[in-house]
Amino acid sequence: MKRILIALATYNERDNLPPLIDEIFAAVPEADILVIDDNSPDGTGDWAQSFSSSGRRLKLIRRSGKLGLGSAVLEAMRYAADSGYDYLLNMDADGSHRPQYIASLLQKSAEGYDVVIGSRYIAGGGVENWAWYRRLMSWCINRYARLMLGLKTRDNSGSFRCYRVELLRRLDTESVVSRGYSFFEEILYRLSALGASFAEVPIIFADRRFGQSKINKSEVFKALWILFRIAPYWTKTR
Ligand SMILES: Nc1nc2c(ncn2[C@@H]2O[C@H](COP(=O)(O)OP(=O)(O)OP(=O)(O)O)[C@@H](O)[C@H]2O)c(=O)[nH]1
Ligand SMILES: [Mg+2]
Repeated sequence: MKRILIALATYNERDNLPPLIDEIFAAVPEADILVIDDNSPDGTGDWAQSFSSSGRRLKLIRRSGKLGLGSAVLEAMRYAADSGYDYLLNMDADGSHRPQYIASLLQKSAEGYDVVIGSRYIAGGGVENWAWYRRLMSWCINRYARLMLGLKTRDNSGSFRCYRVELLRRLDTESVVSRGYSFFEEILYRLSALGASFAEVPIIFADRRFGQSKINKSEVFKALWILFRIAPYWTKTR
């Protein structure tokens, strides 16, 4: 049986995490869960700590402060590689990524794809309740990433993905520049340089259940700048 790790990066998701964990265990009882919490002031880490000591299969990595979503997922990749997992499935912890899609991601991975993306931008996928400017912004970022990094996949900025851990073991994690939101485009770029195969399965992206988004303008500009900097036009990595 394949070993599956589901990673959830959290920063102030105290209300969202408990119901999500129940739903994940109901959807994939055989999986382990890893929470990477950045010392959330709202006590998300404390809750995860007490849940993990109740004996359920949840591991918590607690970091000293808000170090960025990308760096949290990178930490999960290292953990999955070091702990002998076969698949690492990452999702947001705010309720936007519904556990009902986990089965189709895992099924596609079992067909042999190295990276399976839960995609908003293929037939059957989409977003709920997004205003036109949010759709436009997301479209532009995806277009930009395709142009800058030569990516062929449609949804390059979402985090709902399943990675074959064997491939992650070959990744030089030191070479990854992004700590924030550009991580998701950058990692596709780095993994494609390793010869990875990619597939996308449709997902509908829901609104976060509770709390506030952690993405802000400065994060967006930082992400655009990093994607510009790492583009193969001016680096020799391609
Ligand atoms: N550990 C950790 N988790 C983070 C950090 N920033 C964001 N997250 C988590 O990453 C996930 C996605 O963050 P969101 O703020 O929802 O970003 P988003 O989904 O792009 O934006 P919205 O659609 O507006 O919610 C959530 O589970 C957050 O709690 C961080 O610095 N560290
Ligand atoms: Mg979100």
